[in-house]
Amino acid sequence: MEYAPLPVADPPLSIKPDLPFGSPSWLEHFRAKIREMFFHAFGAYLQHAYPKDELRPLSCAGEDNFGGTQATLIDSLDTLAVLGEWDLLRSCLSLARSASFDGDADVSVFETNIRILGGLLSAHLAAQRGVPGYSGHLLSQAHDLGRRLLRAFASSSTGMPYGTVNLRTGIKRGETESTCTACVGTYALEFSWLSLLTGDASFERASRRAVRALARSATPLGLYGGHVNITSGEWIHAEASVGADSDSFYEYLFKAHFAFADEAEYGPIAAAALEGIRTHLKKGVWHFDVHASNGQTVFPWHHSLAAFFPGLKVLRGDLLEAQDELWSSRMIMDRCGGFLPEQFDLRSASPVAGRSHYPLRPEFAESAWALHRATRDPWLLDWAARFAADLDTRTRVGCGFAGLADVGTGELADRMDSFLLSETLKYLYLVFDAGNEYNGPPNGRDWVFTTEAHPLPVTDRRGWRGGRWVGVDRRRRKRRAGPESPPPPPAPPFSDPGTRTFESPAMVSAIHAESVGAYRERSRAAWEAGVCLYDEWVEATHGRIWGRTVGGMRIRG
Ligand code: DMJ
Repeated sequence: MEYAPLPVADPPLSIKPDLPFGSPSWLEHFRAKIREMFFHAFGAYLQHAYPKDELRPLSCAGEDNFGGTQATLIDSLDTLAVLGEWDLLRSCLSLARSASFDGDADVSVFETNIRILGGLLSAHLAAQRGVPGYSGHLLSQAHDLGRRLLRAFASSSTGMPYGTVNLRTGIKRGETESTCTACVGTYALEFSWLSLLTGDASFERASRRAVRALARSATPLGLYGGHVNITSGEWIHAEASVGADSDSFYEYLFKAHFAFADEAEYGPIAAAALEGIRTHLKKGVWHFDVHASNGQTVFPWHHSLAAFFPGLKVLRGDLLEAQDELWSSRMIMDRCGGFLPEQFDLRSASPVAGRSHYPLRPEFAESAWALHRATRDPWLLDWAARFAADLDTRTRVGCGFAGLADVGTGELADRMDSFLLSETLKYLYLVFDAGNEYNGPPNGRDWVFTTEAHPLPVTDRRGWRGGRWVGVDRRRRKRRAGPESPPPPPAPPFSDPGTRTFESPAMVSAIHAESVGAYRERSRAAWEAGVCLYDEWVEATHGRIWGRTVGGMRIRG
């Protein structure tokens, strides 16, 4: 088999072009630069690590940390489609054909779903459109993998899945019943699409049953803790957060509602969960970790993972909140050498001890992309360019890119997570490529991106009723929706939540005032110059759903 050569640039392109900011040539330069970064990383993986799961960029070797599933290859396939590298995708599909999911390996059900199953499904859909002669093997592989993951759901009495499954043998005797909230509730997109494509409804049923069971564990405040016992439904860790352990649960409630026009089940659960967050976690532009039962602040921290949340707000149409919150993340990055540490303590305005690493995460780029797609705000182009430059200058090594062990010292870690290729570089590329079909209307069809940035089509005219997928008649749907809900109350002003654990709001107030004030200044100037546009894409894609059906989900112009 002849493989398409990787387009590796030698020497690497400069990251700081001497071109007019935002001009067509500037944008073209950054597209070329992100491609070059992608192929530097992907080439290093293929050359030094494949068929192992991930590249260790300092050792220049591979390691199997996802059960020997060729994780980085599979996670990267649809980025090739986004880059328009169809010949290379065809070559990589034939590599991926050899991936087996029958290893005697204990894997995270959550990670395997989002990285591998999501990667297979999205690449399958891309290959069907863009690779002539594609045999459809990725879907067969996805079905095989899905059945192995399903054992984690079927073995539990409530339907909430075990956190770990052995790919060959299923759930081990004595497996822990404690798992994270995101690990229970991040299946709707992959499992529903697997059901849609195979006609095997067991995946869709399993993911819904798990979410229903989890929703029964919501506290009277409408909050969810971070770790749950899958048999009793009790919270093992009761901190409610939009960051670590919970993030993609909220993301999937909302995206499933959106992707499947699901007003019957995901919609109400999503609306209640987001209302709980708004009422109890949101403090000005930040979201703190609070106790799910009493709402008291436990950790006034910013999580790196929580930087995805502004992007989700863009989907909701809450653009101004998204802008404020993303600016706040940017402020932390500016204090930390260009990257978000895993957790940042807002009292001391410094990384939390032992949590100062940055493993090449995508969340800032993800939200910047979502907000730019909606607003075309040029500041977001600037942020994306700065972020790309920081990645290129601070994390690039001979064998790919290395995460930071510490954002302060710049010490490198011997790890290149596959999400660098599936998410971080994909979102950056899409920021600079407004006309890309994966940016959705008006360039093509509408997509929902999974939590691992695997694009799946929005199925606007379908729904899940009575245990099966059915077409939804628009007129009937409209009648069911009823009158529009009133808009939600405005977010409460920033205030000290008055708990024992949160003693010094001064630093938070200062950062808040600085960040919001600075953004508003710049945003207004840009707006007055006529460059910050309210985008039709938001109106066309989301207005028809959010504008009329669910309280709190509305378009802000
Ligand atoms: C990715 O695997 C996914 O985005 C997940 O939801 C959160 N963690 C990483 C990226 O940071």
